[in-house]
Amino acid sequence: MISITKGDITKFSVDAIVNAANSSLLGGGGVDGAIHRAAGPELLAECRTLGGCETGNAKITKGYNLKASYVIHTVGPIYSQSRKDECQRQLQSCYKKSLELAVQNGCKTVAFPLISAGVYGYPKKEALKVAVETIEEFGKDLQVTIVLFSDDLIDITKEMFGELVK
Ligand code: AR6
Repeated sequence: MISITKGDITKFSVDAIVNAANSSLLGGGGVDGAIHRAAGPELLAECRTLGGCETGNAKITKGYNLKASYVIHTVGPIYSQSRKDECQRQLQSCYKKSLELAVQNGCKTVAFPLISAGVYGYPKKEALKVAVETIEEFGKDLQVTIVLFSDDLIDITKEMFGELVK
């Protein structure tokens, strides 16, 4: 089951929230910075043991001070129009691998931000389409929420996926 809602993902009480990380897994801006601030320094300490993460892959840690039990860190593609097919495959892989990790760790409820749609420049409408389609394909056993952060995205989303917006 999938729904789309507006909010701050760091506040969500779900089994796992997904982080739009970079390949170092050592923090950054955007949602990554917000998650590290809310989880506390133990999150960074665990991330330091993971040896980074390739684009399109995902790794899991505990949630520390978050309400979520786990954080799944995935690394989206840095968008480039000239490599758009590859970027799309990598973005699909982020959702698929994150959902697999969630299931392997016994999670039932998962919240995703819109991976790559901020600093990494993936066109928001396309990023949303990839998110919804990939979660519909691979997230059947989970209750998944896509968490949007801004009003402009909510308007696009209602046009595209009105029935999923909660
Ligand atoms: N809750 C939900 N969504 C959020 C939140 C939040 N608290 N904060 C931001 N967003 P971005 P990326 C949205 O830039 O494009 C970092 O520095 C935001 O509006 O966080 O994958 C990493 O370390 C946007 O729609 O991630 C990497 O270096 C979406 O989350 C790089 O940015 C993703 O935006 C990753 O870039």
